[in-house]
Amino acid sequence: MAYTALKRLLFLWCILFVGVAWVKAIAKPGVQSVDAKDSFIQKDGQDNTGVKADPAHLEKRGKTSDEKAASFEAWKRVFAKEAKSAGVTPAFVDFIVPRMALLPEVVRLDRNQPEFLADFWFYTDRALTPERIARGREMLKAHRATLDVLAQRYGVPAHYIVAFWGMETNYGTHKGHVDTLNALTTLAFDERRRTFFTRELITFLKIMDREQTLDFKGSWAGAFGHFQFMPTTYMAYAVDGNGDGRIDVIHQLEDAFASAAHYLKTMRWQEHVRWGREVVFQKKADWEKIDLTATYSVAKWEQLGLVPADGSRWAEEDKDILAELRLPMGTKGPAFLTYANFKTIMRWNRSELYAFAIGLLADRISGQADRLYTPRVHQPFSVERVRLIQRYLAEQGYYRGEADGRAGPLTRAAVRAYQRDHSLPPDGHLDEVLLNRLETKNHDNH
Ligand SMILES: [Ca+2]
Repeated sequence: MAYTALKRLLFLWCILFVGVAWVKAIAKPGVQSVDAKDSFIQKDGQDNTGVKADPAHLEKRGKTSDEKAASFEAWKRVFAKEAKSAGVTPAFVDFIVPRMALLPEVVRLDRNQPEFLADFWFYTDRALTPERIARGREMLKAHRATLDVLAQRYGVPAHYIVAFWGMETNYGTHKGHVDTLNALTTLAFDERRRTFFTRELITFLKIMDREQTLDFKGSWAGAFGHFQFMPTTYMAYAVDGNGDGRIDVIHQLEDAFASAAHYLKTMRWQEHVRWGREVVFQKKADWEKIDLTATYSVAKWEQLGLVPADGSRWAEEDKDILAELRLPMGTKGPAFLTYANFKTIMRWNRSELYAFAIGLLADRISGQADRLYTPRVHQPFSVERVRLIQRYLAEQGYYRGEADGRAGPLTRAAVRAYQRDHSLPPDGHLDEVLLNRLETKNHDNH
């Protein structure tokens, strides 16, 4: 009995769904412009996951449009089977798969490479604009009541939620206009990161099925909503913040806020501790004694000569906090002690620069710090020069990756190894000085 009733219900639902989808399909806009800033920020995140472009693969893609259409249809058949065996309702798979389409623009944006290395100054200049800071303060005021309730429930202070919101979508003004289903379809069909995006696409089907809506628009990379969740993040962490029985992180701000807070709490956000702070050396740094990979208490760092950059003294209650020293522009640039929450931010986005931007934006929005103290010396460093450094490091046996111009974790590790062997502070920083050194060494060898 129950089974028959269920089947009838499913059937009626399918009819309704097809009807709604038909109306929506007619009204569906194409790909619209993607905000350059958004793609820049996404890029850096990808860089730090160690995912690399494969130029050889780019060359291979010389298929005619007919061949491509045929291979897309074949891929769809395989995908439909995979989705069903992964637990997506078979009727929904049969309904949705024929509607999946490719968006060539998405692949182009995914392969777009910047000209300059997105270093600390380059990145924070774009992330911490006066407009974004001012708007963040307004948003904090406007949503204070809601955010304070969430801070009680999840232990994540309001100004951090606002900072994530500002970084992800400029406070909901850049949520993206790309059809999420087709963006994910395109990236799952593209061979470069097929495994990752197939999993996202299957999860996305489950979400559409569960929420009974096809109305998802977001970034070209398949992230959507006020906080640009990917489907698997949404599935695992999104919650119903306003209690209406639906989870909608695109249109319901309370759902979006609660989901972001829930994610951060799950990633072990520490309520009463900051993300970190800018520090300076009281005396000339002794790089022989300082281990840049160590986690020490603030008290121990103080013994090594580090004090808050704003001229204050360490508060007694801060001295037990465990901290790491980070030098995003090398030993000559700004220095930071970062706490556990910094790593939590990096679980949201693996980019260290993203984590700095969130922490610094939260400080600015809440009025805890209004500037950096270290004098700014900055020369944009081209991706071409990063490639040169990678080649020299490879020739000297320090680097085994591809000379792709991206200063990801492998490249940084290679630089640090080289620096250690040459009695330089192992800060992993790429600049003209390092390049000159490598160049000279290389010419000596030949
Ligand atoms: Ca809701």
